[in-house]
Amino acid sequence: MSIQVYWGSGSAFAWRVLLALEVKQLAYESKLIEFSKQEHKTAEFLRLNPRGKVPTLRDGDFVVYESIAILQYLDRKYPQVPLFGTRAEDTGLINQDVCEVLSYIEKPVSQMTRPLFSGELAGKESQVREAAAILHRELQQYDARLARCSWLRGDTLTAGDIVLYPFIPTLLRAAAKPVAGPLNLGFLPFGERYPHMARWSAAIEKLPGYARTYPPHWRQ
Ligand SMILES: N[C@@H](CCC(=O)N[C@@H](CS)C(=O)NCC(=O)O)C(=O)O
Repeated sequence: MSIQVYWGSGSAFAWRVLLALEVKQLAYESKLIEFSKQEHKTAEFLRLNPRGKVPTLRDGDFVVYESIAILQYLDRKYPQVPLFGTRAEDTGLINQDVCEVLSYIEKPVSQMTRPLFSGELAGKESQVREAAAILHRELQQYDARLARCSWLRGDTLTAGDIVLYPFIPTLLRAAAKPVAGPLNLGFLPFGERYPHMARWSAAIEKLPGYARTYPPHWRQ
């Protein structure tokens, strides 16, 4: 098997790559890195990715890291089930969706979820609330878009959906932590607050192979 993907349980960035591989129905060898054992900082792994981060993908002799770069590589190399479109206009708009996630979603998700997951919330309540408010404004816009179509770009799943999706279960998992309760972050029940996003998330969760992408430690 020539494709090997190094990923970590719960890494939203790595989740994107697993979803892309499944959607494209590519065979791959799963290399699950254990952060607690510092497996991403071994000399062997740092030779693949000197930043010591996942996702990292090896395809034969070729190595690429950074989730978006990996998605772009996979789409050029394995164009069946295109994720970035085939027309220049579609590619432009799909990249616009991808860039919007990187610019407006990634940071507030991290600012909201890290204190909740780490249990080190004390003193960071305002940061969490402010990040949640930013995310609500963004999710309202996505929900309105998804009221009109199945996927972000119409009736076909594209890279924008794959890049955004992992942040949704991540933020819902953080919002469901008991420590988040007193903050009344307002994401739950998600289906009532954001019905179209909930339907869209459920559609991703029904994709063949989705179960292989689900963070193993979330099942415990
Ligand atoms: N911009 C990168 C982010 C990758 C990233 O931050 N990965 C995290 C896991 S979520 C990681 O490997 N962290 C380990 C570390 O920094 O030591 C991407 O899109 O791939």
